[in-house]
Amino acid sequence: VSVAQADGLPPLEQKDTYTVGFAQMESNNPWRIAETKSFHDTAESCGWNLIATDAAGSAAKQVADVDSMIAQGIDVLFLPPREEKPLIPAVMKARAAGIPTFLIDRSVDPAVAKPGEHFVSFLGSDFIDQGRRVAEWTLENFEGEQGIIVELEGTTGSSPANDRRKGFDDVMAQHDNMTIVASQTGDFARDMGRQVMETLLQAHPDVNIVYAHNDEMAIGAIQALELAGRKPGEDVLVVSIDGTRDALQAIIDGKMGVTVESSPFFGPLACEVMNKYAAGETIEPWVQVQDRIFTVDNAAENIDAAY
Ligand code: GZL
Repeated sequence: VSVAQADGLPPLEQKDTYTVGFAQMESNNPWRIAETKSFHDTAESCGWNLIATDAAGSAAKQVADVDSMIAQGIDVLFLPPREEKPLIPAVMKARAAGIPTFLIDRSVDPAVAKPGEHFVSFLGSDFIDQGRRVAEWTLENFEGEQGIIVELEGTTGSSPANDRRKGFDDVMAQHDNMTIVASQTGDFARDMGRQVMETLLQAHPDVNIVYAHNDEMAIGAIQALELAGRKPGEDVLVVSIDGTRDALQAIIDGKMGVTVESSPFFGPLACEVMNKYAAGETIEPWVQVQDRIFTVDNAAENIDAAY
């Protein structure tokens, strides 16, 4: 069902300038930095008086940042919720304040907060599909007999971590020659991904597939593997998600097999959907972005546009 203002969601009347809140969760990796830049780059052309905050990795601070934006009187809220449950209060407070809210790139617990009722819409990827596509590519391209898989999970409690795990693991569960021997969070961060990979490599020296929920952790894992004398791309297959510049370069260098795109450039889409909503048009409860797949066949032609 599509949603529109008529459905009891907070109104948004059309005007030349909107005071817009963008409550970013953190800036600890190139993906986050690219997303924040995308909103700043869109502000002028979209008539946004942009109030942007950064919660430095704290869900509690992200909630507090939204509180202060509501107090400042914003017309619209764009919120990338760091974790599915702790950010529910921010969604509910914005709703209670009559501020139309669009969730960007991550979602909240759908059992509690629903599009068309508590917020207008979720703009983002299908993370289950991303995980599924990585698994399917791995099944097609892994050349060994027995897959010994280490999984590096994203931020605990975040919708991409939950769903990228579900998508990948459910496919692998159907193949008895594929075994996930360890699955641990690296918090979507390069250095933590490296540290966790070093530890898991001690416990599972026979690992031959590494699935990272994002490219930053995959790059960290490659560093750990090389430090341990392994040859990523030869004796270990590294597979991931995002499509960052460093990942595309690793694919070109033969150290990473695949990365499924998860674009951070949400500014223009946020502008388009906000304007549709202000014009009274119906908005899909999930504005799903389409994700390409990057391999050695197309990494070089896409690296210039990467972040
Ligand atoms: C995906 C986004 C994830 C990226 C990570 O939409 O939430 O957060 O995949 C980032 O790189 O940290």
